Amino acid sequence: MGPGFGVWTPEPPERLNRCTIGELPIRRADGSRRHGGVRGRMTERVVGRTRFVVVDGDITKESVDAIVNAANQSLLGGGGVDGAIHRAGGPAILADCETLGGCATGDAKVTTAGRLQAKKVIHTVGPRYHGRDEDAALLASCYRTSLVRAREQELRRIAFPAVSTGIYGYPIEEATRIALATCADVVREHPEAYDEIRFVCFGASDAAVYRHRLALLDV
Ligand code: AR6
Repeated sequence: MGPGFGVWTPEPPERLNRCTIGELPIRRADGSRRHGGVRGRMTERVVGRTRFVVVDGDITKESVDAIVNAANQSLLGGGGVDGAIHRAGGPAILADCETLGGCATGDAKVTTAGRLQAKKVIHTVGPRYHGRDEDAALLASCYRTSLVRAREQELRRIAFPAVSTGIYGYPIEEATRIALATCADVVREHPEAYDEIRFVCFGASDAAVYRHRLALLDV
């Protein structure tokens, strides 16, 4: 069983904050390679009292208190992770969504998780990427507001997808920086509220970006 697919067992703090350092091969003009810059990558890190974990996998399989959905303003379903969550969770999620009257970009609303292992789904609506300053503020608001909703319902273990980086086109590096920095700010403001935040990446290349950014995070 890989991380994220089993029952969570807390690890003692001394085993956390592990960092693997990978050397980046640099290609010379003649095609040969040398090893140059050193880049850190981290899969787990403790921020305040909250464990941040990067996972490569399917968020619908996460057995956390709440998974976050990258929805649209209608909250009535769509493609990408939204479609996957509704398919795996079943019609109870849509039935709840239909009572909510949609959701503004940057806001977040909570429903049942239906048949999913998670207890709740927090639906947030990320911005479509246009390269404007407000895009970053709206994306940060998705993470911050989702964590507010979690705190309101005492949901202590939360899994996020990379909101806005699929159909909505947000560049993964910049979106990752915003995701991690915003979550770190929130857990510093509320150190008792969250046990674990999982960043569930759909594929190895996004996970590598998250692991690199996690290693750079000021804790
Ligand atoms: N588990 C984890 N991550 C996933 C999964 C999964 N099962 N499936 C996709 N991703 P997207 P957006 C990743 O497009 O950009 C919907 O139609 C995906 O690789 O799902 O916020 C909504 O209804 C990407 O990294 O969401 C909206 O209309 C990330 O999830 C629109 O898409 C987000 O990609 C929202 O677009």
